[in-house]
Amino acid sequence: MTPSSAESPRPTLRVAMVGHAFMGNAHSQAWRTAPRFFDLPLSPRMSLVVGHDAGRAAAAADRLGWEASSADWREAVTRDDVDLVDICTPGFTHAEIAIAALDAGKHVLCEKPLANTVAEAEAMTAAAQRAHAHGVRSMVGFTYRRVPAIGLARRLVAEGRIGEIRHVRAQYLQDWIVDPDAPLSWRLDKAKAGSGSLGDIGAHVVDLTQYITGDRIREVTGRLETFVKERPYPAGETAGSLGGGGSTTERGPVTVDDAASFLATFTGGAMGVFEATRFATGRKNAIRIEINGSRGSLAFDFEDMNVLEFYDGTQDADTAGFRRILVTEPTHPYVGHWWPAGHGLGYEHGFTHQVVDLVGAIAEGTDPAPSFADGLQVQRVLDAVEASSETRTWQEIPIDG
Ligand code: SOE
Repeated sequence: MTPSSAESPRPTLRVAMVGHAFMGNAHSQAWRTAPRFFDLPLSPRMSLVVGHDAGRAAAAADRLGWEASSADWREAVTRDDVDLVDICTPGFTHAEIAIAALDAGKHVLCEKPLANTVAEAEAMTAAAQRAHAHGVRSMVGFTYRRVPAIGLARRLVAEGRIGEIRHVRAQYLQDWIVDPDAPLSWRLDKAKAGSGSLGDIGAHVVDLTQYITGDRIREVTGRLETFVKERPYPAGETAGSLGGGGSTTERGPVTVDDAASFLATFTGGAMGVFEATRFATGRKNAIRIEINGSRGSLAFDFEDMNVLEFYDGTQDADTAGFRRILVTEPTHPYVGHWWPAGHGLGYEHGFTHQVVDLVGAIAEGTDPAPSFADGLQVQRVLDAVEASSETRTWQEIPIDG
C-alpha cells in the first residue's frame, strides 16, 4: 500500500484484476463505486486489468476504468506496485493465480467457487494461511452474502427470532440453457468450470444457507443430471478452439451437470433440501431460501431481492402471517449508505459491499469473510454431492475446527 499524501489523505490500495468478462465488469463497477458511497479507510486504485487477448484487455481497461492492461496475469503478481489481485477468471485458473499472488505477498479476492477441485482449494487455503502470517488477507467472492435482505435474515436467526432451525429449503433456479441449441461455453466444460449448475450456482446456496444459519452442512445425498449432452459450438469456434481435440464436428459434448439436487443434514440437526438448475424454464436468477424454525420462518427470493419474508410464530393465530419486509431502511445492513427507504438496491450492490468489507478488513488487519477456508468447505460439500450422485450413497463432509 502506498502511504497517504497531502492530495490523498488515505493510503492507496493498488488493485490488479484478472479477467474482464461478466464478473470483471461487476467487480470493476464495485471498485469504482465503493469509495464514492462509503467512507473507505484505503483508497482503491484500479491499476491493472489482465485478459488473455492484449487488444481486448486494453479495450476493457478503457471501458471499465483501469489505468493499464496486460495479456499476462503474471504481471499482476510480480509488479511491486500492486497490493491486491482480484481473480475473475474461470475456475480452472484460480489456484495457480491465487497461490502465486499470495506467495508474492498480494491480498487476494477470488471469485467463487474457490476452485475446481478439493485438492486445489486445499492448496489455496494453505497458501492463504502461509500468507496470513505476513499480514496478507484473502477472501472468496460469495457476493450474495452482501445482499441486505440476506444480512437481515442472518441477523434475525442470530437473535433467535425464528428459534431452533428445523428445515432449510434452498433453490438456485436459472433457465439460460433450456434451449438445446444454446451453444457450448466454458461454463459447460468440466475441465474449465469444474462442475455445472452445482458449482456455478449450487455453491451460492450452500454458502448462503450456512451463512444465514451459522451452521455447517455435515452430510449429503444427491443427484446430478445432464439433460442436453451435446450442443453446438459457438459461432466461429470448433472442437479444437474449445479444447476438444481439433475436430470440426458441429456439436460437442457437455461435460458438466445441467441440474443438481441434494438432501443435506446441518450440524445443528436441520434438514436441508437443495436444488440448482439451469433448466427451470422461466426462472432467471431465482435464489429461493426458506428456513423454518421453532418460533418462526424466513423466506427470500433474489428475483424480489429487496424483500425478506418473516413469519413470527409467537404472534396470535388470528393475525399471524408472513410479513413482507422491504429491506431498504437505513437500519438494514449496508442500506444507509445508499438511497432513501423504498428506492431499492440491485445485483451490483453486493459486489460493492464486498469491496467495502474487504478494504475495511485489510485496513484494520482483520480477517475478511468468507475466507478461503470457507470456500474450501463449500468445495467439500460440492465434491460430496458429486460423489454421492456417482455412488448413490450418503457422503459425510469433514468439519474443520
Ligand atoms: C451464471 O450462471 C452466473 O453468472 C453465476 O456464475 C453467478 O455466480 C451468479 O451470480 C449468476 O449466474
